Amino acid sequence: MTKATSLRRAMAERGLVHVMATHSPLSAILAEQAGFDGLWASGFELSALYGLPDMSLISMTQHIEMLRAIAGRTSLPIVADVDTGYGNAINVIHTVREYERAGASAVVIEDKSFPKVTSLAVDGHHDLVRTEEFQGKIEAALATRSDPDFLVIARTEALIAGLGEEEALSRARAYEQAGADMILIHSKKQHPGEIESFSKAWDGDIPLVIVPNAYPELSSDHIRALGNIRMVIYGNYAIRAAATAMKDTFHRVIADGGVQHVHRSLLPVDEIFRLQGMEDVRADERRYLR
Ligand code: SPV
Ligand code: MG
Repeated sequence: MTKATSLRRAMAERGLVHVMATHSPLSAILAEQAGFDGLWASGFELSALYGLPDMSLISMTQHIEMLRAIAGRTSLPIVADVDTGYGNAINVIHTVREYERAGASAVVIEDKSFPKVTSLAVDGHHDLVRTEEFQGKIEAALATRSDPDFLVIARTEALIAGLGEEEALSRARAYEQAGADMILIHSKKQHPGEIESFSKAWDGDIPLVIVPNAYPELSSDHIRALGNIRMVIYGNYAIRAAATAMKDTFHRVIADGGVQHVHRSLLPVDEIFRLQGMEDVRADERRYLR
């Protein structure tokens, strides 16, 4: 069974899967150990890791390198955030081929034009491509996947662009017609009303994916109760957790004039050794190094 097949099964059996954002193999290993069902290879997180805004500045090569490294160190299915697919339908063909080969089980392609502006930017200019053009990109992705269970998730940014629910619904219907496996509906409103309303109005047969970054109070129970959401992606939580911990630690070291206090609240180095797989290497050393 491929990881894509197991991701589909998990959604069918459990009703809702929890996918944590990652920006590195280390964050992915920690997410797997915590018990998530899948990993989100986030564009926002990798951009932030490089100290850059999430505006198509990180290359596909950089993002794929991250994903390949994650796939090599974890067993969870990876949902790849491929932004706009790096261009038109021809670029999407190359994108899907390369991401599947690198170890992705799903791609999320958004209907913004390239270069994109990060969705949560309050005053960002979110230009969407024509619906027909995006249908072509979805069809290109579907025709390219080699595993039939590899998920092609169409993300509409209609609500993000302020185009309203009717436009979002009409685009979602068109993307379902093009063959998309799921619809990711994104919102930057600080309350879940827009998402709840879309979910209730959604009359398609394919399920929804949400990314509750802007409206974190939407609980799992509430999401389940909406009935047609099968995947929740915690879209920027790994990089925010890492940045919070580093910021706090670095300030304390400066304030304390050294690491004499701060070390007590950090993971011990032995724990980092475990995350690095040192035990296996030591066993190999004993066996092979003579
Ligand atoms: C990401 O994590 O890169 C996303 C989610 O696409 S968001 O940043 O909220 O658009
Ligand atoms: Mg993104």
